[in-house]
Amino acid sequence: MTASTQVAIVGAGPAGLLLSHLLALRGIDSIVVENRSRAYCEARQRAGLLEAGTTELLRGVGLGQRMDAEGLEHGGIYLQFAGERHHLDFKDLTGGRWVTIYAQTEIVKDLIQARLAAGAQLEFEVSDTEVADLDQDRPLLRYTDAAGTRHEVRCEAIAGCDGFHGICRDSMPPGLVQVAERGYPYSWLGILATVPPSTDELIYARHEDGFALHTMRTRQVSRLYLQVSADEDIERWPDDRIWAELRHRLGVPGWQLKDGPITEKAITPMRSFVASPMRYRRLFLAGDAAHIVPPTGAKGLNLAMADVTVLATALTSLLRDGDPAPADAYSDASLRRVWRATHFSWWMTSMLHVDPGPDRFGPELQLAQLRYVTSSRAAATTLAENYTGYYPLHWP
Ligand code: RFL
Ligand code: PHB
Repeated sequence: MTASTQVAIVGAGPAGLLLSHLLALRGIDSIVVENRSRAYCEARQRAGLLEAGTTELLRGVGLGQRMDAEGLEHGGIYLQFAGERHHLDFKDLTGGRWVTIYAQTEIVKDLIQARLAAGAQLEFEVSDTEVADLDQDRPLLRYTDAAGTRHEVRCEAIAGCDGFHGICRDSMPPGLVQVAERGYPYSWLGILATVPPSTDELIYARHEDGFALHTMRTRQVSRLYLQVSADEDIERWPDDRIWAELRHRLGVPGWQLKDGPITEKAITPMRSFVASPMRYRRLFLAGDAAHIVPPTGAKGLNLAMADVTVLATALTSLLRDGDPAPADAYSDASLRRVWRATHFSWWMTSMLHVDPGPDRFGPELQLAQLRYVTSSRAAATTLAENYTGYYPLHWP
């Protein structure tokens, strides 16, 4: 089967779905192909924290209704170390900025519903996705649909929104893409639990036995993370052990961690990864397809949404107005934000996690930095400004 569209989008994660939505607002047709099922995409547990600019963007493009009703606004976080908990007040430090807890699963549900209601072409459970003719102005997307029919879609641009393990990045010409990366010698064990959060705002805790984070999804559902070793086996973590370790690392006098049934449990490796350039002719990479940050700074989803906001404007200029300048600037403009977030995520990660090894130098530096961030307004403002989102998203 042969068809054509203006933009072929690979991947129905937050990046691909939002791009398709933004392009439609500018009158540009797209197809989105996704190799997982709709139910899988809507249930995949990942991010939960949105920068102020991300929520403003979603609201501005008609996707804010449920987020405004169900999202939880947080005006700060707690930083905990040496057995003491300190509050950082973002609203005070940044002149009124905040963050919002609204799960990635819910954003994906809202986006899929909005795209389907608008009659968008959204194909789940495809296989053998390929991109071809990348040296031409009309490249090609090929895929096999859920019923087994092979399709060829001729288009004017391809957006690789297919995540870290997708095919688009590796389809760029050999030698073009440069990778800068850093692995960390630890992972996160994350749980979802049916119990009201034991805190009003997120707690980031540096404990000598490892990092812990208390976050949440709703007023009824808690999300918690523990630093574990890089090669940790989840089988070694029965529920009782997880709760005991969370109580141990998050505990301060006078505060109690409520526990409850654990409904989901997984280990995620930590990595920083940046591929550049994010474009080859009419193939554009966005989101996790081009870059990964460790989750400590809560930047991955926000970066993915920022990339496609810039990309949608660039593709509109290219395809509707015949102006290639914003598309030419896309990679450099996005990489500036990506590297800012990469630095912040690395900095938060290095400040809060325990490195394996007996060295005293690292831990003393971490404590010195944490004392500084919780006692100097300038240092606290640096954290707050990065955490709530430094650059505004521009969507005219
Ligand atoms: P996604 O979400 O990975 O979506 C890519 C989609 O492409 C599909 N795909 C293909 N489709 C067709 N053909 C192929 N060949 C394909 N190959 C892949 C995949 O099935 C998938 O549906 O990438 P996207 O859209 O760029 O979104 C990025 C975000 O998902 C990610 O950055 C965040 O979840 C990262 N992250 C966090 N980000 C935040 O901003 N705030 C947070 O609080 C936060 N917490 C987290 C996180 C990520 C975590 N994990 C599990 C990695 C917490 C965790 C634990
Ligand atoms: C989450 O809610 O899953 C979350 C929040 C903040 C982070 C990482 C994950 O830094």
